[in-house]
Amino acid sequence: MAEKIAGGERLSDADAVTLFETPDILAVGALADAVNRVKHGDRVTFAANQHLNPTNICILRKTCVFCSYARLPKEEGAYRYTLEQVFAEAALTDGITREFHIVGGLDMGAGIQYYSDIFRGLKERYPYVHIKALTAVEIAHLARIESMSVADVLRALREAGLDTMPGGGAEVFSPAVRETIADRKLAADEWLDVHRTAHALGIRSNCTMLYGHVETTADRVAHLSALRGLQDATGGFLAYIPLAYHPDHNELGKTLGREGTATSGFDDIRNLAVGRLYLDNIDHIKTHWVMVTPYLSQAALAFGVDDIEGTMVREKVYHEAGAQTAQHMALPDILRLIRGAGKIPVERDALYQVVREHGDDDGSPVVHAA
Ligand code: V47
Ligand code: SF4
Repeated sequence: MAEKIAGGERLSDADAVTLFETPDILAVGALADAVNRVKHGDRVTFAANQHLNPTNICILRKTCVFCSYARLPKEEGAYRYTLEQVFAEAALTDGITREFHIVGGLDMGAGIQYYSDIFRGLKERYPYVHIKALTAVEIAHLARIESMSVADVLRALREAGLDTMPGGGAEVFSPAVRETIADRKLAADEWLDVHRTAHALGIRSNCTMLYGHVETTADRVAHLSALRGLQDATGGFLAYIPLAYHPDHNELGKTLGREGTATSGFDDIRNLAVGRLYLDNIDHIKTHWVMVTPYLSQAALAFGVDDIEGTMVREKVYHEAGAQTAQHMALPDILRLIRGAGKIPVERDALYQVVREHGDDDGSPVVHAA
């Protein structure tokens, strides 16, 4: 396989199975690191971003059994922010954030008007901030409740300020896995169609895979193959982010007897490295320090990863599911983490353009003019 990779030859599905199953994780890492160095040298990017979760009310609350975040409308802990609450939360990072990452539940009370008002209000206050918002599942939900096509929903939201889309909701595409962990969620083809439509409209997006629950190696490879296939057709994916399943406070964790037992560091690092090697047409592989710990994310920088989740500010989805990591990482800590791996930190915008090269500075935030 090393010759294939050195010669720039595409890996087969059988190669991906081998990469997922070999115990020689160091060999997998060395291959992924070599590919990453050719693409990105020693540079590791991150964004000064803030996660906003305007509503946790979700009609799929009972059927996405891996999710700890969602609530039914009258359930304890259910919330839907008013516009003022969203803007108050956004103001926490006034002038520093370059990207709002906005996702929530499938809330019948949060239609296109609600999200358009949020996006418009944020753009009015922070015209220089990029809005990465709404997974394919949320876009399809809006299309359904508003009786609009997906393309029209995307056009309307772009008009209101949406710039790119995050990669959530993909989970694992296998119908059998979906039936077990996310019955009633948007099917694989529909998820891919929403992204295809977005890409055709010039809206770039990310892609993900939720791993470490009931999926098999074959399921993982088929999932990655579908992502690679769509990327061949559109070129619209910016980054791939493997998402480590968190088993606390959700039905699936109870059923599997996995509460308190997250994925293994071995599997976390392998998923990142295989992503780098197999997804030869996706430029950026992002490690999510909230999910896998900052320590593992740092080590992953030697296993094919060129991008690390940013400052985040107030992460909710994984903390509800048992993540023990912080909800925020200050800029100096991100710089220290990247430099500690012998890499050069580069702050980027959502489209991976350079905002600031961090030479030896201490990470004092740049406050952006409105
Ligand atoms: O789709 C929900 C996942 C996703 C759990 O695009 C869980 O830059 C693990 O997609 N254990 C939403 N994962 C988050 C997401 C994301 C995150 C960071 C960056 C980007 C990006 C996208 O969170 C959901 C689902 O796959 N999720 N519950 C859980 N218990
Ligand atoms: Fe709702 Fe998303 Fe949670 Fe599923 S994963 S219940 S769609 S918030």
